[in-house]
Amino acid sequence: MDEEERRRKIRDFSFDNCKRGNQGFQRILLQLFGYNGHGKSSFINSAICAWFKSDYKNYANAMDTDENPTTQRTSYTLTKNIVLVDNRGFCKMDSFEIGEVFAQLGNLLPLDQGVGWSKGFGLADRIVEAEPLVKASDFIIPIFVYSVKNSPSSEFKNEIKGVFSTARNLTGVVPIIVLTNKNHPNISDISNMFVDFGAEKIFAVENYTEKNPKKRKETDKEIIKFLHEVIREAQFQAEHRQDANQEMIKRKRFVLNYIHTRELVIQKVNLKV
Ligand SMILES: Nc1nc2c(ncn2[C@@H]2O[C@H](COP(=O)(O)OP(=O)(O)OP(=O)(O)O)[C@@H](O)[C@H]2O)c(=O)[nH]1
Ligand SMILES: [Mg+2]
Repeated sequence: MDEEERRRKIRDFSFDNCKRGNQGFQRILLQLFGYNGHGKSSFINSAICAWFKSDYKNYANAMDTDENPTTQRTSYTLTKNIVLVDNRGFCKMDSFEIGEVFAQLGNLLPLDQGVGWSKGFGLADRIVEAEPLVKASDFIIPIFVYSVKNSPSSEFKNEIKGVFSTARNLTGVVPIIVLTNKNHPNISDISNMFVDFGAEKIFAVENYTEKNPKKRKETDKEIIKFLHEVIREAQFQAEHRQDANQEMIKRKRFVLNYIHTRELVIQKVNLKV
């Protein structure tokens, strides 16, 4: 299949045309998640440039220093039915960060608003407050963005594996992997690591950045392939899914259970000391 045909399929995608009809779904929400500074915002820039065939621009405020990480969940519309979401990155993955990451990924927090890190039951309150603002009709495809410049220790590998499998359990979709800094020599080791974790779809890009903004055929081609694969995944999932509202309730239950269990553990520890 050539690039123009892939572009046509991406542009024309609609849940209405899926075998079982739309089942309550309207848009694909590409939920980008991953550690701080791994290239989520840069990948959004690259995707916008590739899709709209435009010159480089820092649409998603990718950081040029370590001092301005993304702290909002911001959405970027690619087509009527495909939206990219730049989520707040994570770094230390303690039980509070994990809860926040699940809530973002499960689309339980509002789009286009700041994301705080709450202690105690604060996150549960925010999820309840967000109910009128989040859409069950958004179908989540999780996209794990990882920079191959980072060689993980065995402890860190276990953490990444945990994040990967929780994202799968929460959304019901095996996360699609986007590896950034693809020209780095670690590329095949990191790619194999994700295959071992059970990843089925792995893409590797050299993002457009402030330092390297020149348009490249290779980057555009990989991104169009990636978007086409996203469409195929959504079509495949739509053959099995049943009810958009039920899916949302399942995700909410998953995250609220997590918060509840976490707080019980903390209380037990506090009682002991
Ligand atoms: N060489 C190269 N640099 C990259 C690539 N992707 C991102 N960068 C650089 O890495 C730094 C971090 O990129 P961001 O896109 O801001 O990372 P992020 O994941 O959005 O970070 P947070 O918002 O903190 O979670 C920036 O200086 C980018 O220019 C890539 O593929 N190649
Ligand atoms: Mg960012």
